[in-house]
Amino acid sequence: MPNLLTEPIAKLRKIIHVDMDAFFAAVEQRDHSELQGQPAIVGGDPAGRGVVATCSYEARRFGIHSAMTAARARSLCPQAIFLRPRMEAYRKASRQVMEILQKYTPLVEPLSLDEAFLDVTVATADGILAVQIAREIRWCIQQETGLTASAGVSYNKLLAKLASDWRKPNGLFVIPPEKGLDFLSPLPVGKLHGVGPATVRKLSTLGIHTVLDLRNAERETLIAQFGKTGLWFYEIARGIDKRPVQPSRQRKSVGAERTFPQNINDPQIMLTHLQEMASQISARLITIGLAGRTISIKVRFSDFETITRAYTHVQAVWRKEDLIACLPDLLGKALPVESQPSIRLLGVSVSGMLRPEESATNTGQMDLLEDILVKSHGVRR
Ligand code: DCP
Ligand code: MG
Repeated sequence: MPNLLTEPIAKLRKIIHVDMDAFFAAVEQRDHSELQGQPAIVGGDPAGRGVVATCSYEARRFGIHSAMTAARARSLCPQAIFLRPRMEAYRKASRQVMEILQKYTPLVEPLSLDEAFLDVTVATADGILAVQIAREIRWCIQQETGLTASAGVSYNKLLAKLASDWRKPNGLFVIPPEKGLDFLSPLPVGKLHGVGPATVRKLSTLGIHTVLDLRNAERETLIAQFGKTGLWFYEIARGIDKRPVQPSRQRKSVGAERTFPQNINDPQIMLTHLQEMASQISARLITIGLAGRTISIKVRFSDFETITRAYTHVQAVWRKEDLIACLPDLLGKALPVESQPSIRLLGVSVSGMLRPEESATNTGQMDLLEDILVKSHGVRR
């Protein structure tokens, strides 16, 4: 069989992905010993419209997962213990974890409060194995925070992240270069970075279900169907992911875009799409602990002319309500007055980033964050 890896083995990087187990729920179980071994759910009020932020592994056995309505979670497991989030406690644990990671390399890229990539290529140059570093990191995290983390070790971000998920919770898994392709082959395509439910459906109509199917697809077919993203699919199917670990990545914006299979003419439908994207962005901002002052929308017309319209708040915002409030006005400014609009793409983004603690007065800040976390996941009955 030909070696599909394009990078010579000697040049391969050593990447570790660390992801805390059931993070918010694990902090609660650590701090309230009566919750240990119990199905514990962190999120909104099951009697109201709250959603599950996360739950302990004991609760997962009942089929409960993040973003499900809390009411449904309660019906699946009536004896589950529901807890409101304590963001400050999670932030503190997150800071401790990130400090531990920094001891091994400055090349640490946090992705959210509970996960990060590390590039330990240099740190392993003198013979220390990446897996040894991963083992030590997991041990230190446990010692210092009383929480467990799972870690994945491989030669790029794509595989390191899949590896950390493979033995969760409290697991460690290594995918060495020669095993990368075999590991990927049987996985459903939905496991791959950047392949969401809509793409899974589209790939499935092309007869592509597993990564092996994807690898067997023609490069030209993938590009014809998915454009630039098709090229990404072609590469990741072969275990190729050249994205560097970006330590100082100061996020400049958080955004979402949608291209429509058919052009849209109805402004009300456009607004609904913009609102849905704003709601997703709000949830993402909360997970990564950021807020921004500027809300922008992007509108691409059927003739590919693309315009943006932006509104800048006095204070940084992250709540769904605040992101949504200016959308009708921005859309109104973007659409032509005289002719009927025909739109092929819409996008929303938040920029001018600040950390939430810099973005509002401290009074009630945590209550507010907790409230947001529960309300903003967008799942409404
Ligand atoms: N989170 C959230 N809403 C979501 C997903 C996650 O509020 N829809 C929060 C709660 C999680 C934390 O982010 O504890 C980390 O997310 P993960 O996806 O890493 O999930 P967990 O750490 O809870 O569990 P796992 O063991 O699967 O990593
Ligand atoms: Mg996690």
